[in-house]
Amino acid sequence: MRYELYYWPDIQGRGEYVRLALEEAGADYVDVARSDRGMSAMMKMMEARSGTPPFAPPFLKAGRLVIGQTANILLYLGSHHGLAPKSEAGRLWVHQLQLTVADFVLEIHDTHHPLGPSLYYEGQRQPAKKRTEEFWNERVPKYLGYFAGVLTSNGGTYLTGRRVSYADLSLFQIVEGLRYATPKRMEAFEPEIPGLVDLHDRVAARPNIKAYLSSDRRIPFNEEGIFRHYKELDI
Ligand SMILES: N[C@@H](CCC(=O)N[C@@H](CS)C(=O)NCC(=O)O)C(=O)O
Repeated sequence: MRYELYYWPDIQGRGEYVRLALEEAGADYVDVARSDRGMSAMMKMMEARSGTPPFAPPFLKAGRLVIGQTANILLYLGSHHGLAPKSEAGRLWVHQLQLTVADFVLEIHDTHHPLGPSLYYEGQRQPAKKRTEEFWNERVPKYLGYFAGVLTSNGGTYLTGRRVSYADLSLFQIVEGLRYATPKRMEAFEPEIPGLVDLHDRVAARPNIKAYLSSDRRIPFNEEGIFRHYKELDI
């Protein structure tokens, strides 16, 4: 089966967590909105008045299923491609970790858009500074400290033990993204989370991920996505 991934064509965004899972699995997929007339196909799917129309991208068409919400898509891909444990308890645990990643991703987004996603960054520069300060002082240590603790207590290789899961791929993306958005702050913080840095490197070295990262399927970070580099926020 060829999966259809629907996501904005010019950014990594939340679609990237799905792309990483599809790539690691070696799955056959098309990134629909990046192809000709793909954007209108995506909008049509969201406007559907029947079935299971998604509120927002990313969403995945898998045969007759249309699955929205990043963590929900990964729940599906995880169990179909060996990217999550087989037991119910294990699957729920990785889903729980992914939902926590989703919470963190929203907070990352809100560092540059604390007043609202529909307003321009230029109109919320000062609140963004304040929010970024609080984010790095309180929230980054709390979230990344939590994931680092989970990693350590499971042996330090991957979050659930010796086998990679989609949540590990997502943490790779978090480390990459924070390095892009706020390189100075991240460099200063990384000594606090050596295990997560090793996890990042381990994921980056996985053959399918390595090939993906050097391909043109990987969209470069930019200032339209979730991780944005604004110099004034990286002090
Ligand atoms: N909770 C959803 C959030 C989806 C979402 O916010 N998608 C963004 C792009 S990353 C979007 O296009 N939102 C449109 C909107 O909120 O109006 C998920 O994790 O997939």
